[in-house]
Amino acid sequence: MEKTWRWFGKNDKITLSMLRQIGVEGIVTALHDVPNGEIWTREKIRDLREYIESYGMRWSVVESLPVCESIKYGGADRDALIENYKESLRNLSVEGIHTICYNFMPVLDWARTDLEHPNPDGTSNLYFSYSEFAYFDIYIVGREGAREEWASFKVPGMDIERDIIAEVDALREKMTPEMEHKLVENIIVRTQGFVSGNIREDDERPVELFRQLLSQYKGVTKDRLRENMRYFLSSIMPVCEECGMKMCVHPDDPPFPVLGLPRIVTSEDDIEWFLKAVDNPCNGLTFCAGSLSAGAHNNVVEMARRFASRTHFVHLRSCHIFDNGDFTEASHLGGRADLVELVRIFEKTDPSLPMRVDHGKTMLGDESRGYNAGYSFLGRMFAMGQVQGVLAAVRNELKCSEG
Ligand code: DNO
Repeated sequence: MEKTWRWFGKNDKITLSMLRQIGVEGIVTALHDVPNGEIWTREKIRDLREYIESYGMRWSVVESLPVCESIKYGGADRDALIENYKESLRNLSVEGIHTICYNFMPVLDWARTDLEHPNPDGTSNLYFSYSEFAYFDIYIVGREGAREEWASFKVPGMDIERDIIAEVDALREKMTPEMEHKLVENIIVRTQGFVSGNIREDDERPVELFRQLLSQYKGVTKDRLRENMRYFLSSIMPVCEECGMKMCVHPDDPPFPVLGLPRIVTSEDDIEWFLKAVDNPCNGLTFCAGSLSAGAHNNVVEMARRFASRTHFVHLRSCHIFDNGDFTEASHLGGRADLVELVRIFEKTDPSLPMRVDHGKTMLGDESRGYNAGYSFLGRMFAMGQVQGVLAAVRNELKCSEG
């Protein structure tokens, strides 16, 4: 697999010359300064591509070319936005970039409740707590019907009893305004702005804005969202075929419906559905082992075997699910995802497949550097070192079995 790294552009504190030194071959990035929905021009793409190439690497994958909310909920201007999307694809292809990661998650991209959850060894990790998430939903957003929904909540894929309402009420006893503020920052601000999300760090009233965004999805069921995804993919496929573009949707993170919003890339059945709905090799998957392993219903290794041939990009990380269903990001050599086996599967399928380590611990001073949540330098570099070792061993194993 090609060793790539997510880099956030020329303002990223982690520079391309640093990445060159740690064995990165390809860059995963986006035109982060272009507002969602606008066309990515050839000039801007070329400028960034040439900059990356001047450091001896290539621009391997776009992550992300964002799909606007209106395309997801089926708004009146969706056709115009899809035309812009096609134009951006054409421009990217002329500049030699052919792998495009995007997502189809309504409103919220990825979600965690704690971005600095302390580990016993002094490092910290990302963490998802159902009760804190429910607290945010019921008491901060105040979503209609939220309390009733959480009252009949079942942890996806786990056969356990969990009284979330009792937990939320206990949490309420000790919640301070500062803790509430932190929860808002963690769930809808700090994880979103830098991934071209809807809410940015300087938005003054993030919760109000968030409520408005949620209201756009009134009446959008799972089936409707699926139809909107099919519509989007069918519309862009002719351009993808003509230009050799590999589209790869990112699974929903976490892989279950949140805040009353449907989510449609959460499981084996979901993936099967969208691959068949638009059965074209240009319509593929970003195999994010981390997002998928956060759902107890997913057997990540089996899924990799099943979908490897339609996978165009791989995110390597792994989650650990606690007995109550909460999850955290495990070591890249531990957790539920079995990265060793995944590397074996993908390296065998296509040795040129781009892969990047995803997220990383915050460690050894990362915490004071102001990196984007989940995107530390030393923690990711440590993970990258582990994955490079696994890759070398797997390559050797494959060579021996051939010879
Ligand atoms: C989070 C990322 C996601 C991903 C998008 C792709 O760390 O994996 O934000 O980039 O969902 O569109």
